[in-house]
Amino acid sequence: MELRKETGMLQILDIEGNFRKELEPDIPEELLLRMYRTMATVRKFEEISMGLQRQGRIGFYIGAAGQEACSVGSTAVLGRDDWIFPAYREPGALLLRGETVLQLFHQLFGNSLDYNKGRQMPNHFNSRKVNVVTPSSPIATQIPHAVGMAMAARIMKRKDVALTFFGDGATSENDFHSGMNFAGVFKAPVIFLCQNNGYAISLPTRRQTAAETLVQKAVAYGIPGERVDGNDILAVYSASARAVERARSGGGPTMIEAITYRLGPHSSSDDPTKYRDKEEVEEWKRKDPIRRMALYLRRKGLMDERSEKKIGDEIDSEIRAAAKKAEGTPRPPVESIFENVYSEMTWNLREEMEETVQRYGAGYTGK
Ligand SMILES: Cc1ncc(C[n+]2csc(CCOP(=O)(O)OP(=O)(O)O)c2C)c(N)n1
Repeated sequence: MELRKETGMLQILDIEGNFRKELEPDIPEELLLRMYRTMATVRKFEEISMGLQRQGRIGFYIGAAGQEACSVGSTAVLGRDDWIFPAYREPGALLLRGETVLQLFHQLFGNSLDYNKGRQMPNHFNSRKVNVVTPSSPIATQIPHAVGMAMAARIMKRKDVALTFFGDGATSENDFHSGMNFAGVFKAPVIFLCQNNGYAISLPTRRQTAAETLVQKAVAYGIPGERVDGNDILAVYSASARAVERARSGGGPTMIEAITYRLGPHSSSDDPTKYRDKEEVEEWKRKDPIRRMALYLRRKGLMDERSEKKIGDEIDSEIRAAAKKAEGTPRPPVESIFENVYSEMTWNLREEMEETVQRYGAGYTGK
């Protein structure tokens, strides 16, 4: 089939689990099973975290339900030394690379074991251990960061590449355009992965842009683009593999537009029933990426009803135990908010710190 990449959409695995053998990527069995487990973990992690938020035990949550194949399918292609510059719907990227659910909960609770010492917004996950850089809340700011890292790798003659995730709304931001332009001109080894989930909070994509597709924007910057079914993990993997190979071999950047849908609210502060129909959500539930991958694994003989249930049970108990542990971990002491700003504290900051410690007591954790 000849696919016009800017308007067509690559699909390898359909919603019934049928797949196109001639396009099936060669993914090792161990990795396939790990990809499935990671996606299922992200889904359960969200269910439990949203519950914690509703009970007032964490402040905020941003979900990824329905979009798990995008981050997991693309991260699966990367090597250990490559870099990820995420937005906020990619806990799967960290988990697939070996970060723990417990560490993600430390971040959500903002406790003393959180890498960010409780200073980031919840759900802005990062991990130096697995080369995932901390996201900033302003939309699209991670894009030039990724391009900068990729350029550094090129200049230093390293082979690592950078993968950055963003949404459809981000393609209207200056940072998207300057990042794409720079990467196109200088052939930075970067992969721009746009998760087009149809909405920027309540704003539908058709009001975001008059362009027929988002990947058409790549044409303007001289960058190759591919449009894939973002709920089809095989399509995401296969497009990402081409992009990474291009970047690593000196061919420069690629933009991937992954067509997907967020099944839940934009965040724990959003009510999506105000701007989209039940029928639309039901239609996308039938395209669920996790169910599709489970059907694929069954067809390949890698999973059956029993092992699927076993994986689900293991995930459930791991997540519940991790949430409990993170909730019971003390918060950072109050004086820690003054650390990591200056190598030597300024006199006014020191005065403020002394006043704070006097008011609350050294080591105060707010409990
Ligand atoms: C520069 C900027 N403007 C507005 C916001 C508020 N905001 C947070 S998320 C969001 C929507 C982003 O939509 P999209 O890029 O499509 O990503 P999605 O949330 O759908 O994954 C907006 C407008 C922000 N964080 N930064």
